[in-house]
Amino acid sequence: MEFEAFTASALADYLGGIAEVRDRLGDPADLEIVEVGDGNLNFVYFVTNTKARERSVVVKQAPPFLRLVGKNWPLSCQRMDHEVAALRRFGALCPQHVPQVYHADGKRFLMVMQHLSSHRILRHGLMDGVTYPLMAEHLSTYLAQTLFFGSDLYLAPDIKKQAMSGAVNAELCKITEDLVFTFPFEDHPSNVYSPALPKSALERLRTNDALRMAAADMKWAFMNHAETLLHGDLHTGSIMVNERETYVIDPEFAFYGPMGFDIGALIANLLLAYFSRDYHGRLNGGDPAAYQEWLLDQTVRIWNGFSGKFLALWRDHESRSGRPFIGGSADSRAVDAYRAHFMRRLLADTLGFAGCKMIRRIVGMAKVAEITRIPDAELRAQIEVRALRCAEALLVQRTALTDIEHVVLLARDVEHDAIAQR
Ligand code: SR1
Ligand code: MG
Repeated sequence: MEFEAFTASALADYLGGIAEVRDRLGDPADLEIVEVGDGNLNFVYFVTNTKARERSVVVKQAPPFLRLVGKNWPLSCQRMDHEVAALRRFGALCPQHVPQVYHADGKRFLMVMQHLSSHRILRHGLMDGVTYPLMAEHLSTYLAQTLFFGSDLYLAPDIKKQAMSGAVNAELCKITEDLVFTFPFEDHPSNVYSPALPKSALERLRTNDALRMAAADMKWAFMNHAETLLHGDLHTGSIMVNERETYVIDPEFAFYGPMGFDIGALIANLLLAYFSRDYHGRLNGGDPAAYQEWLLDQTVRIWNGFSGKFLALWRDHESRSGRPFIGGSADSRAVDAYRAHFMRRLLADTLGFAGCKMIRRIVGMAKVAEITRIPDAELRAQIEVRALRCAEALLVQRTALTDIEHVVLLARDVEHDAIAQR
């Protein structure tokens, strides 16, 4: 049967037929339904009772194709089952930062969920130069809790393997394998280059062997290092914020992969916000510098906060069980040495993934608004070149950048050098 997106009245009738949702929303005749999806994959509806606007939900439905491209790019609708399962799992681990699922329908490939009506997409807030005082604290907690509790550091090995076997969506993993790790490093027809981006910048992606090998290493890690249940697409469009609260949404790409992929996605997007500030921060005669420093400080706080909380969960778990992951005595110096080694490797992975994620947003098909909304083609290309330069250094130097402060210095160097040469 051909997929048809819901009409407003059909969706109102459908929601009226689900007791729990009807209790939440009230009379279907009073519902206002607006399709608001601006993501790449799905349809998203805000459903609000016009007589009591606090009564509202979000409905998300997966069409059998990639929305960004249309019916020529078919996709299985079962991705909604994966997303619902991931939301429930992350919600159980970290309820304060994950929206509630009220209802899921595997036959219609949809879910009904909490409407975060006083929150906005973080990417948009960053473009407007808004600071969020609790964001780093919240996101570092979310990362520590979801990444630790899904891993073999916490779960019994048989439970983890059982969970893994049902939680991988090969189709969406392939999108990432192609769009993040492969196509940006070749002249693929799906790539989209901004008009003034110098050819030399593209050539570099295809001919710098150190960079290509680093990207291939990250692709290998993505495909093979099933460390924990990841969100799988943790960019700033997958986060909703206000002054007091932070929620992580849209885990449709969730799968068992390397921890650094989620942390790296977040850092990549903070760095894209950093470099694009040279445009957004100058709008209306502003000075981008202070907000750029805020973004770098958030990057440091997120990594340091994550690493401190992750290690605390790990130590606490091992002191309760009395069985260190490394085996043997819990008092051995090797226990702490192994943890430090683990975190160094995780930072290197994080930076390598951040580099790949930045590159794909500059040359790949799925872009980010902070770059595409720069109307001046020359300035946009200059910003893109800086982001590519930073991304390349993150990838190639990822094992030498042993401290998140090194990343701050790198980003500042790239930005200030480029501006000094203008
Ligand atoms: C082809 S789908 C493009 C992108 O949208 C999602 O947000 C993921 O990042 C995916 O790679
Ligand atoms: Mg998404």
